[in-house]
Amino acid sequence: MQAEVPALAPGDAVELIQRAAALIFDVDGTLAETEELHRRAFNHAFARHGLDWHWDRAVYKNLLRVTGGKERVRAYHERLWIASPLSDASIAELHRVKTLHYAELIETGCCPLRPGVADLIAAAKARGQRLAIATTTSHGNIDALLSQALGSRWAADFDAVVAGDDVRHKKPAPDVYLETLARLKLEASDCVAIEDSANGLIAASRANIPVLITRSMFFRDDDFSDARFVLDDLSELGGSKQKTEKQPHAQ
Ligand code: XBP
Ligand code: MG
Repeated sequence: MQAEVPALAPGDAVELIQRAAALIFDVDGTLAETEELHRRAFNHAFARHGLDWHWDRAVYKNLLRVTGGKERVRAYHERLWIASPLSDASIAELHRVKTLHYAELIETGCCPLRPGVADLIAAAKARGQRLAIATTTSHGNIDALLSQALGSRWAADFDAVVAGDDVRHKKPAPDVYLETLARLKLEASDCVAIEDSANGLIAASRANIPVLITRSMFFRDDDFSDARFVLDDLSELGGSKQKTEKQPHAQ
């Protein structure tokens, strides 16, 4: 069931973006449609471990309510009602194999940045805005994706990169956003979070950061009624046509 969302007003969304001191990006589903590769990598790891588990898209869509790969494997296993629990070490090993395969898939170049992402990053840099990442996935996975998409020196453009294992509680807890704000030394209202899921929206909203949603493959039916704007993708912001004059907050 698709939730009611505020009337689209891309012009106002452009203004919200251009006035921000910093843009904080989620990764999976926001920068690129990576979740399908995560799904395939999980299935690869299950097969390598001799498990007869297979997550099809419908199952995976449901499991995405649980953020974090290790947590998702544990939640699935618990739902199977199998007496012997998977040990932390087994889950860690499964996840290690999944992560290696995910990087191999990313390195094929089959997962480009979503429309409008590269233009928004370029325009924000030209305006002197700061960039950050607040994600549930790991530093290794962020680096695999962004090295492929933006080049090996991508991290030089980001003032804060906070991953799931850097904080105590993953999204929808606000921890990853609060840590990002602390590292940026900015107020929540000076930033915009760019997210694709209800869990991401809740996390950023709990940290009082205004949220712009870019709808993605697995989460397009989520309830985004608390978002400031909901777009189909970031190309609706007008890309290179955006104003790139330095803003008052520029460094
Ligand atoms: C993304 C996730 C991640 C990935 C898998 O959520 O939940 O868990 O699916 O990554 P968000 P790991 O986009 O809201 O940050 O296997 O590395 O945990
Ligand atoms: Mg996401």
